[in-house]
Amino acid sequence: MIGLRFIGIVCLLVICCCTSARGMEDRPRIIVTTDGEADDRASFVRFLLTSNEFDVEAIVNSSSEFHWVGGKGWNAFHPVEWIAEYIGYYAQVYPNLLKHSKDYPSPDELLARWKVGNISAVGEYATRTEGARFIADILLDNSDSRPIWLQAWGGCNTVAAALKIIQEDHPERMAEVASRLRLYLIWEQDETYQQYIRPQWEPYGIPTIISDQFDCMAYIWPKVLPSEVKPYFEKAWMKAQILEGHGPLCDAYPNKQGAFNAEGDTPAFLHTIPTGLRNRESPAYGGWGGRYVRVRGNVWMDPLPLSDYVYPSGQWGIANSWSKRLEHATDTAEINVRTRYFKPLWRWLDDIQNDFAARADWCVEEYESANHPPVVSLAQALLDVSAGVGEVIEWDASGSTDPDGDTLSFRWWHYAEAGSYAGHVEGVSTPKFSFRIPEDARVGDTIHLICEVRDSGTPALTRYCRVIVTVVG
Ligand SMILES: [Ca+2]
Ligand SMILES: [Ca+2]
Repeated sequence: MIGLRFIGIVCLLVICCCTSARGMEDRPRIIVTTDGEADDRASFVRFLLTSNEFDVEAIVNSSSEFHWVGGKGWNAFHPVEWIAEYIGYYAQVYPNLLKHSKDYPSPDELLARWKVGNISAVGEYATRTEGARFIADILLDNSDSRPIWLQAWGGCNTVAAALKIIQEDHPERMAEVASRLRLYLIWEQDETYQQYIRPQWEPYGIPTIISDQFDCMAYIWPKVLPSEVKPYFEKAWMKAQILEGHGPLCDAYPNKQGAFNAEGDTPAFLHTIPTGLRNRESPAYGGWGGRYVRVRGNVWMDPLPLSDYVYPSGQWGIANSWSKRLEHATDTAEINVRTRYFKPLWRWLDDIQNDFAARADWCVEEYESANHPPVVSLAQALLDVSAGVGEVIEWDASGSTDPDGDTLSFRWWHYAEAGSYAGHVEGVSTPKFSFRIPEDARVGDTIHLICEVRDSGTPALTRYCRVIVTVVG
């Protein structure tokens, strides 16, 4: 019986077409709301360099409990025109970026999608600002069935204002709008999620990530990142790869005397990049924007770092975040907990930074002298497989290609935290992976296996494919 099923699965390999892993993920539609802090402006540089990966529906200024119009000192509000200023730098490198990807949006297209939202005070969401109305119109437009990934890089107040317009003007369409909406919040940076969005919209089951692990890419990175990835943020790497000789957009990247300063909001859009990791299918899968667990309804937060922690019942932000509790840890045991806590994000940071470096090169280099990511290819029918204990499944990613003709290296590994099977799975460093369902796997277990494909270019670029095995009786 096992032999017959094995043959059946191998036959599938032969008869089904290979599809590039990236091609299987749709092109995301995204809306950014931002409070314009220095780290938002750094995130925005990377965002513009990544804008060939998604359809930018809107870029909207918002306030937060940290920054609002009239805020003094550290709470001062950076004039909204910074968006146009950075799109202006982008315009200067746009012709060269097009040599590397025809999918970059034109500067005019981006400018037309920039609107000012609710910025007059912390948590102000009563005013129908131009930004709120623009977001509401996008959410109400059902001519495109793809989800909309709405990101709060600052407070949720402009998102709340947009949703309130929809509730007041089209209450009968709330469920339909909610079905297309995905939320990724960088903390709750005001009270509007708790005051309005949670009671009025959470019951519709909008997939919502409220992230704390983003903080390892924010100001505390020198304290909390492990030595494996820290060099990618230090002065020598940042200067050579990003800050020097990469044109006006990278020249304008806010940094700390040449080192990385902070990009706390970047994970919100890293989560949407089609890398092949399939993380948009579920916050539990894990990807460049981190990995999350369900805490209530369809709301997802970071995996618990310590056994005595409980998920917050109300607003989750700087006052009660786990990253802040762990930030000043000095005890080795607590430092180890902290490193594990941030691992869902930092485990990818070498790939993420190399991706950033390649895009910085695209600002100034010809296609032939820059690197471009590999295209991972795997039989589509074998991305989700059901199999019983003892059965053997084979995958073959050797059809993967590289646009530069680079040599590719392969690594298959078990992403244990993403599935329910916690046992050891021996990985391989070949394009083919033959996997026997372990004897100790239980019916219903899921096993997530990642195929990592890295090219031999400079900087080395990595894309992935994820296969998910469900154990059946
Ligand atoms: Ca921000
Ligand atoms: Ca390449």
